[in-house]
Amino acid sequence: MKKPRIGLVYSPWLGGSGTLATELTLELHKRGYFAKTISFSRPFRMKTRDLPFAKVGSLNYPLFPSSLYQPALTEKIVETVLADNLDIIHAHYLIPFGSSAIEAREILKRLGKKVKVIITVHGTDIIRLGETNSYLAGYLLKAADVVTAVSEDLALRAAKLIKPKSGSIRVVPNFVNETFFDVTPSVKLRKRIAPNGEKIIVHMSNLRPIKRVNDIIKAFIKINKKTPTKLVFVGDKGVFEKVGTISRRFKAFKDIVVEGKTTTPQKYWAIADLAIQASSYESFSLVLLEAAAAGVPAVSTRVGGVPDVVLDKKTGYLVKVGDIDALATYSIKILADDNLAKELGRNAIEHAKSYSNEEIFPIFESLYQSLFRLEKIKV
Ligand code: GMT
Repeated sequence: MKKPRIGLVYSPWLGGSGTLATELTLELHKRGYFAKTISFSRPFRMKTRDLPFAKVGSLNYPLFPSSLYQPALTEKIVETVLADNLDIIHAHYLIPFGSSAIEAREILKRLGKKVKVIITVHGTDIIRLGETNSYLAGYLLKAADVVTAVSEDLALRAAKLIKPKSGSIRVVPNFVNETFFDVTPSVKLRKRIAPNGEKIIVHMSNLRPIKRVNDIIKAFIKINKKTPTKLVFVGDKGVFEKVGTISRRFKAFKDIVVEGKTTTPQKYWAIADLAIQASSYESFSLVLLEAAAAGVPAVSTRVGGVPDVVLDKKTGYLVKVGDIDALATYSIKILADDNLAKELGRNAIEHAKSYSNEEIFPIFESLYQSLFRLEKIKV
C-alpha cells in the first residue's frame, strides 16, 4: 500500500488539539508514514527532536498592531508541500490553521500541485471562534476535502455553521496511546504531594475561563472538610495564579498543589484517586479519556461530548454546570468508598480501550487513503 505524505498543522502548546495532533503525528511515524509538523515551535508533548518539522515565523510590519501569524503559516505550508511533495494537509483547529491550509491548497492549485485538506475541529474553534466568525467558519467547513469533529456534539454544532447546509462532518473521536494504560505509580511523587496519605484529586487543563476553575476550588473546600485530600492542578502555573484567587482565604488552600505543565501526564494519573472537571463546555475531554485509561474515576460536568468519555455512574459521575454541591458530593462518595472507586476505575479502563490508538488510528488512516486514492469520501 503506497502511503500518502502528510503535513500536520496544529498548535504546539498545551491543549487538547495540539496533544491529539502530536499523538497522531507520532502514530503516523510509527506506522512508516512521512508526516511533517508545520508549526511555530516544536510540539510540547513530542519528546523526540528528530522528527520532520517546519518552523513558521510571523509577519511583523509597523503598519499592524501585532504580528500576523496566518500569512506566514500559509506561506510555510505552500513551501513545505512543494519541498516535501506532500499529498495531504491535516489541520487541527479551524481558525487559523484550517484557514491557512485551504488558502495554501488554492495557491498550490495555481502552481499545478494538487493537495487535499482535512480539517479536524476540536471545540472552541467552533463554539468560540467559529460562532463569532461564522461566514469564514462556514466557508472553511465547506471548502475542506474532509472535516472531522471529535464528537457527535461538536459535529452538530459545526454543521450549524454551514449554510446552506451541505455535506456532513465525520465524527472521529480522540484517542489515547497505550502508555496511559500501563502506568506505575511513583511512590516518591505520591509522598511529595500527599505526605500524610491524603487522597489525591487531579485537575489537568490549560485553566482557561471555560474550565471554571473557581467551581473546582469551591467544591474542593467542601470535599476537604470531609476527607483529607490534596487537589493537584496540572497546567500553566501563571494562569492558575490569576484564576485561583478565591482559595487563598480558605484553610483548604494549603492542600492545593499547583504543578506546572507536564509532558508526562501519565505520572499524575498514576497517583490520582479522582479526576475532576467543571467546564462549561468540552467537545470531548481528552484529559478525562487519558485519566480513564489509567483507571481514574471522574466527576465532571455533563457538557458536550463528555458523556461519551465519562459514563455516568459507571466510570464516574456527571453533574450540571455550576452545581458545586453535586461536584463535591460525588467526589466525596468516590473518595470515601474504595470498592466503588475500584469498580469505577476498572470500568473506566475497559471503556477507554474503545478509544485506544489501535481502535481509532485506522479511521484516520482510511480517510488519508481514500483522499490519496481520490475516492469519494463516505460520511
Ligand atoms: O485546547 C485546545 O487545544 C483546543 C481545545 C479547545 O478549546 O477547543 O480543546 C478541545 O480539544 C480537545 C481535543 O480534541 C478536547 O478534548 C477538549 O474537550 C476541547 N475543549 C473544549 O471543547 C473546551
